[in-house]
Amino acid sequence: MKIYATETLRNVVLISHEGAGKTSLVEAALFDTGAIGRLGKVEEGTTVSDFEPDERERKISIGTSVVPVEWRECKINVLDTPGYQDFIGELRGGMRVADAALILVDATAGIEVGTEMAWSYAGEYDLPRLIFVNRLDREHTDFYATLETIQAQLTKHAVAIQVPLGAQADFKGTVDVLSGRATTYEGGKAQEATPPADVEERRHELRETLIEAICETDDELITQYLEGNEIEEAALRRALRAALIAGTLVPVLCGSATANVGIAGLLDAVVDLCPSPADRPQPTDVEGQPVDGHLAALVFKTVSDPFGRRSYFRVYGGCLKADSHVWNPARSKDERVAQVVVMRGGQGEQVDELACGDIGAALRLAETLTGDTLTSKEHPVVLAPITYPEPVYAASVEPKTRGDLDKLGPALARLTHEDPTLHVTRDAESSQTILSGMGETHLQVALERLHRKYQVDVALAEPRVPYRETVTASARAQGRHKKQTGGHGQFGDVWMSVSPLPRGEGFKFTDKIVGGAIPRNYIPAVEKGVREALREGLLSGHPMVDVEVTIDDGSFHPVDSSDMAFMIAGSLAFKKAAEAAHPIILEPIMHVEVHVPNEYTGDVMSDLNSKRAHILGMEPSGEGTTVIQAQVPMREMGHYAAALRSITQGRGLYTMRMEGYEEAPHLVVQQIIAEAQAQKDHK
Ligand SMILES: Nc1nc2c(ncn2[C@@H]2O[C@H](COP(=O)(O)OP(=O)(O)OP(=O)(O)O)[C@@H](O)[C@H]2O)c(=O)[nH]1
Ligand SMILES: [Mg+2]
Repeated sequence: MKIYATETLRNVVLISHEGAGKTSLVEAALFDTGAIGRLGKVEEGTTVSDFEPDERERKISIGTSVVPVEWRECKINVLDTPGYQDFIGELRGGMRVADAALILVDATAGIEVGTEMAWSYAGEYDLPRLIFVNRLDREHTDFYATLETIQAQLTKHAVAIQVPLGAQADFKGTVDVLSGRATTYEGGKAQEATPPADVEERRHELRETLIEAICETDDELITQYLEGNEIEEAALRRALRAALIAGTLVPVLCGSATANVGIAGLLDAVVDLCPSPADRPQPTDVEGQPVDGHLAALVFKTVSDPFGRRSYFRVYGGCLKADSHVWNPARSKDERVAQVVVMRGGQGEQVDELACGDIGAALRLAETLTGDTLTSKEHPVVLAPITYPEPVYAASVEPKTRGDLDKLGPALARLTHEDPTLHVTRDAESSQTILSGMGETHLQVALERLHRKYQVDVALAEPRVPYRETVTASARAQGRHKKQTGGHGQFGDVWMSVSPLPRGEGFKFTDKIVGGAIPRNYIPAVEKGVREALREGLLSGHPMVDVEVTIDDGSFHPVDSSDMAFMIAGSLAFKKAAEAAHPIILEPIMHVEVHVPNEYTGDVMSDLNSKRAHILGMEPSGEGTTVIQAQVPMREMGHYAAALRSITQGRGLYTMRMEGYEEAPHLVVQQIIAEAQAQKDHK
């Protein structure tokens, strides 16, 4: 592949509700531009962009893939993101390195929850937006109706720059609104056509609207427009481009990915209207200082497999050359870049260098991780890293065999390098390995990858809810440990009171012993005994938190007392006092935000109510959606992804985060205790 100069590059991220047709659209673009000879299909697992085995199997995109599409002396780097919310980490990487967002709207569905999310992500990343209305080959679709929905529910700045020729099964082409040039597509090949009168009529109406909208964004044109002068098409196109880049207009196009209609028109629009990296605000480093042409490339995605690592980067300053050395400030390491490749889905093509603005991958970097900057040691630049949401779903993983256990740690480390939204922790309580991420599907995909890439087999166990225990009153008790077994005896004796601390304060130990009732050197042993006892609560065996322990009296024996004896005495005293101090079980509470199409709001609310939810608010978001905010015990949220899916036919979305702990109600306490007992018996 040739080396493209900055001005000839377009980095466009495709985003939408899941399944709107992004991957199919990329496939059609590759076919129409001659890069591939056969049009693959998502259902058959034969597309360029969904190349990972799990994507082919599930028929959804899981990772963001980069696909260069060469069109009219330009290279469009298409970033095909997953629509599924579980893979939002991949989406974020793709958004971060794009210069414009192409939002797909499924004409059979209109504005979906994921469309609104896509819209707001593009806003968050300050990306100029275009909209492609897809699937116009399907029954019950109507471009003009979808356009109105977009204007009503997404943005009033949306303007049609194309209209369809034919509809549904007869959908065969598009007409450019400004010029009136009509094109039909036969197997992706564009041909000039003459539009029928009814299409012309609607186009003329939309042309008036478009011209007025363009002129309103440009001081000079608006004067001409108001004076009633005819404005040159070239001037209108220039102003449209500027308005798109500024975000004041959002052009709407139409087509069908699988019927391969309208792709050339879309590529033209991307080349003519979308900004090149040079048209975007000057890149700056993490502190806001201009990069100023010094070498700076951001690694936005890492793929590792047993053969090595592939680091996807975008160049923000200078140009990245193959067979060179770069500096990684985050790791304080020199990295040798042996090969630079341009990826097309899963296939790489070697290149000598990539210009500023371009996207490619470096092979087998030793230390570099996602979010790192590759730069030079002379002029080190650190670019702002990519931000990722906190995990919302956790489950424990259990190795199937001893061999799996040994391989698990290193394999998980590799997986988390690849996916920053995947976290691995160890639960000290249960000594289980806990995997957390963005949802159940996310974790299942991670397990499949463990198996496929690293031959490690693990099972996903029911997520373990981290309950806690605490006390609600104050009580005082004595712990006396005395044992006489042959020679040396054991003696420790301590009085302590236990009382509640405010939520979140953990543990406090105060020594109020006066007059040497217990020698100083035994006090740490008493504290250790208490800490030991805290690890296993009295009711359910979950750790105790938010307690204050004060020791105020005791006694000792000059020969028989020891650290061990006082540790045991401390532990005994704590258990006795805590038992008398009205222990309770605390359960974690999540803050949950659910986005639902209005028609499902009632069902989602009643489901939440059956989950002991405390509803905080309900607000409309956009036209057809409601956002529900609620606090729900984590215990009830175990399989919420699946529940919400079935209630809303896959159209609801949710996010959640940990809010804090609250006392579990009596009935739930009984269940938690029974579950803890069952687990103990099982062991
Ligand atoms: N009839 C019709 N079907 C389409 C069109 N575009 C995509 N599809 C079908 O819709 C399904 C989803 O298409 P994809 O291309 O995988 O959609 P996507 O947006 O990449 O999906 P995710 O990556 O999972 O978010 C596939 O079965 C496609 O064949 C279209 O224009 N017309
Ligand atoms: Mg896809």
